[in-house]
This record gives sequence, C-alpha cells and structure tokens, in this order.
Amino acid sequence: MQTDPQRFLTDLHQLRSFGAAGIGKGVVRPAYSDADVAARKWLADRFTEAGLRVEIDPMGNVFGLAEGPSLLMGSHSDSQPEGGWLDGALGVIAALEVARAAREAGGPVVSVVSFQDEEGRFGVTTGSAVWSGHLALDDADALVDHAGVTLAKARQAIADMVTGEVDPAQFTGFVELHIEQGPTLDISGEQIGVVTDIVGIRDMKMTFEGQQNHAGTTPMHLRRDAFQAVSAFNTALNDRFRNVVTPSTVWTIGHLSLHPNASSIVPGRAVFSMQWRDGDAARLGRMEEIIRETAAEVAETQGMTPSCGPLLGLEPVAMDADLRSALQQGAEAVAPGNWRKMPSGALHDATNVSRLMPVAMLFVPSIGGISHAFEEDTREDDLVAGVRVLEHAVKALAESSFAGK
Ligand code: HGY
Ligand code: MN
Ligand code: MN
Repeated sequence: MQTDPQRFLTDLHQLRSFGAAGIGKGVVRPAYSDADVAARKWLADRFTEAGLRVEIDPMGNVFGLAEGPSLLMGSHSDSQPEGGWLDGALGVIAALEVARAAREAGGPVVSVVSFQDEEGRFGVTTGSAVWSGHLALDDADALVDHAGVTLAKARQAIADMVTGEVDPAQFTGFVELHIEQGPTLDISGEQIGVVTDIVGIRDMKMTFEGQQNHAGTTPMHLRRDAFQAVSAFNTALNDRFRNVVTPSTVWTIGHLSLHPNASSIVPGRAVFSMQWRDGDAARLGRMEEIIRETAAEVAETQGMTPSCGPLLGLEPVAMDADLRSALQQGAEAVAPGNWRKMPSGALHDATNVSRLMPVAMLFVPSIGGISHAFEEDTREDDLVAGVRVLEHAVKALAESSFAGK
C-alpha cells in the first residue's frame, strides 16, 4: 500500500472549510453545530467513496467500516468553541488516507472513525465515552452545555443520519494520530512522539450562590459577592495544592459565568468549571478532596451556598505494548533518531476505546506548542510524516493479528 500525501492534505484542508473561522487556520465546529453536522455528512461521503461502509451510532460517531475484523483508526472532527484545524481532524483524515490506500492495495484491513464531542461540549470525550460503555446514553442525554442545552436536544441535529449501534467486537485495536498540542516536540525539534500513557482527568461544574445587590450602596463588609468568592477560592486552592501536585499536574478554571454580569450589580451567582489532570489517579482523588474542602470553607466565610455538579472523569491509561512497538518501528523508519516516547497531557478518545481493545497513539509537533486556539498549526511535512508512520505501522501489524493482510 502507498498513501498519497497530496490527497491527504487536500482532504484535510477541505475538512477545515466546515466552520473555518478567525485568524490563520481557525475552526469553530463544536459538537452538533451546523458546521459539525455538515462535516460529518461530508466525511460519511468520503468514507463511502473510499469503499468503506458508513455506520453512524446514536451519538453521531461516524464509522467507515471495512469488511471483517479490522484495525480501527481515527480521532474526532468536532472542535472547541474556538479551535484549530488539526485537533482531531488530523487523526480522522490520516485514518481515511491509510484505509483508502490499504483498500486500493487489497489490504491490510483498516476501518475509520470520527468520534463525537471529544472536546466536551457536554462532558469529557462524550461520544467515545458512550460508545465504550463508560457512560450510559440516558445519563449522557441529561448532560447540559454552558448555554443550558441538553445533549438529548443537541443530538436531534444528527437523528436523521443515525444507522444504529456499531459493534466494537469487529475491531482488533485502535490507533490515533494527533497533534501534540504542547511544546515538547516543537522545542526538541523531533518530528514524532510515540505516546506511552494518557493522563487522567476530573471535571466538575461548581456554583457559588450569594446575594445579588446594588454595587454603589452595598457596603463591602455586607456583600455576598459571588465573584469575590471565586477569587478567594482560586487563591486558596493554588496555595493548598502546592504540597500535593507535581510539575506535570495541571488545573484550570476555564469557564466562569457571573449573574447577572453587569458593572453596577454585585454578582449574586457564579457558575464555573473546575478541571484537573494528572497521571496518578490517587493524586486526582486528593485534589478533589482539597477542592471540596476549600469550596466549603470559602462558602462559609463569604456567605455563599456552594454546589457541585456531577464529577466527570477518565482514569490514566497506558498504551498497548504491541501497537506502540509498531508505531516505534514506523517512527524510526520515517524519522530515524528524530522521535521520542512521551506521555499525553491532553485527553483523547483512545482513553475510552482502551476499555474495548488495545490502543496506541502517535503525535506530530504543534508549532509554538499552541492548540485550542485559532493559531494552532503544524508543518505540512510533519503532518505527512505522521501519515507515513501510520502506514509503516499498519503494514507491520498486518503481519500480526491486528489487521488482516
Ligand atoms: O481537552 C482535551 O484534552 C482534549 O483536547 N479534549
Ligand atoms: Mn483532540
Ligand atoms: Mn482538543
């Protein structure tokens, strides 16, 4: 088999046209948006053209299936509310190119997937979480986005595309190519990262309810200001985490909504996201305790009523040794001496899929280490190198039980 770099890049640029926005190569294509649905229809057509059988499950995960037991490859095609053109898209189009080239050559047998809501409009890697059985569809349906829309309502946008459930038993393993989304490869100058582990994550919506009041007449000592409570919570949390975290632990308040969000009103309610990530599940648990204790204490001293939404999360996972070895062989063939093994600090669908089958992942560099931003980009020769590593790995795996010859 022989992948075609130009055909791959043409399709990758074409996918970006769905939701193209902002500066550079930015994309706005959140799960179930018009752009996301249009992109999924386009992908389904590309899969069909490539000779794959299209199946779309109730979440809107789009599969292009080869006959018989096959290796599954892919990623996601939804984006963050402001995202780049490669996060997820690269893995889907690279998988399409490998599957297409494989079919043209009469083997190996490769299927393709674009998972839905990897970027967590409704949770954490929602589409693959449901497909893998980690999250029941009924429970997923009850999740709400920041605008108060339920997933049940949002997925009506793909209802006419759904063909039915897709049986994971037909797949022998899952391989996902992704941009690194961090600075490691960009700084080292290496072209490929073979992933060793994916970190774990916890994510929870939190609320401080105080008292909305006049910003001119309410004395400072009588206020129950929800923003001041969030500010105090954040400062205390950073202090208390100090003896628990390592240099690779991260935590983020990325969304904050004040009510009613006006200059002359003491905010009565703050709703915010609290997310934390680490490779050690025990540390994630200790951080949760600190978060809950700190919120209770701040609420007490600031006159707030605190509440927490459901705790969402994924455990840290290690990549499969055999799949990883095939990727390492491919990396050495394509970028001799110019690749490394590395953990992933970003979450990926591979974490969920690892409940069902062996999984492995491959990274290419992100220019400036930037992602989840319109500026996200990767040199085209690095993108193509990623596809070539996949091609090498698939050929090697065809000699084993992972992909038919
Ligand atoms: O947030 C993440 O790590 C991923 O991009 N969904
Ligand atoms: Mn991604
Ligand atoms: Mn992402």
